[in-house]
Amino acid sequence: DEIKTQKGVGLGVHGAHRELHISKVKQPNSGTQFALADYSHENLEGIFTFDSKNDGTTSNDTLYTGNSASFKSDYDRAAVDAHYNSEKVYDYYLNEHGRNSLDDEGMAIVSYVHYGQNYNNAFWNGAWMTYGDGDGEFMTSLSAGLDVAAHEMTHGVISKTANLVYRGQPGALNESIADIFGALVDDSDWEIGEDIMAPAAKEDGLTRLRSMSDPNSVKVTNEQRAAYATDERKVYPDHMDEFYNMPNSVDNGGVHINSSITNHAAYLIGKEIGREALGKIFYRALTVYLTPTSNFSDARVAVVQSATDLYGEDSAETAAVNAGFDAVGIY
Ligand code: ASN
Ligand code: ZN
Repeated sequence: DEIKTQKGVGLGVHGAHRELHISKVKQPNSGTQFALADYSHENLEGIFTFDSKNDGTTSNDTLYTGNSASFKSDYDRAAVDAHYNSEKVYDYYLNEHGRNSLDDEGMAIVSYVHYGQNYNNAFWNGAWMTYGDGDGEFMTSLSAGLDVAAHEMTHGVISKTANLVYRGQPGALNESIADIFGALVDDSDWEIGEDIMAPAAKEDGLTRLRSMSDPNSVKVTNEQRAAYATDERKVYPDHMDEFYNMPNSVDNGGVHINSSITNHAAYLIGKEIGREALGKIFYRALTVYLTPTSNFSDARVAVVQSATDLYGEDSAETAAVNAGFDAVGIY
């Protein structure tokens, strides 16, 4: 096949006009097709978006293609956002941290959209991202969230760096770092998942999945509350006094729950020193100091050391890091 890099356009899940890097594929037998395959970045294998076709299997999945360079059907929208947001996250890691893709060696960035049916989640499976369409009541297509894409892709970065085990405190740190970079890439707020909540959910006060600024304030569904086996207390803690000791059978020991404690510390630090410095410090902690079994106290040591390396022991940045961890009770 003859493959040529070219520009495409599309509509995102919420109607935004998106400019895309795609490919024109000329096949000897089936004519010309346009694929969500982006070969435009130097030293990057590519950014590829696949169609999982809502059929519950992966055996049928194919590269997302169309007959023109314009991807504007309703069905296209989830793919357009996955493709567009993947490039945004790639650019963030490259421009902010000099990191060339998830492994820093230009590995392909692969996403699958239209996974399952009414699937209210997205995940990194160790090799690529997968996005559900949401059920339309609780969530919309999950690829609509730049913070969601950045969260999932950061799981990829983590797996190639500190490789924090996905359980207990190291697992909560893994989740928290995915949220922190999710918020930093999606550079407007400290909320996670605000762009993937369905209108009906928003009417019920379910306006985001997690909040770094005010974890306690997040409203959850009865199903979420039941799944996490938490009581009428706040679901998401913002201090070690509220740390949940959960069995590993429940959310791997509450990795999506206790992550809010370090999320809140990061928010407090970011509020003082700005998002860019926060990103630099946490990126250094992730890639230089954290290890697979790091707990919350180890994370404090790692982040303080990173701030010290970058800005000095007596800097405002290092002081802010210490104050942030103090405020959430991590020593
Ligand atoms: N969306 C979730 C996450 O990335 C999926 C999971 O539970 N692993 O954390
Ligand atoms: Zn996660």
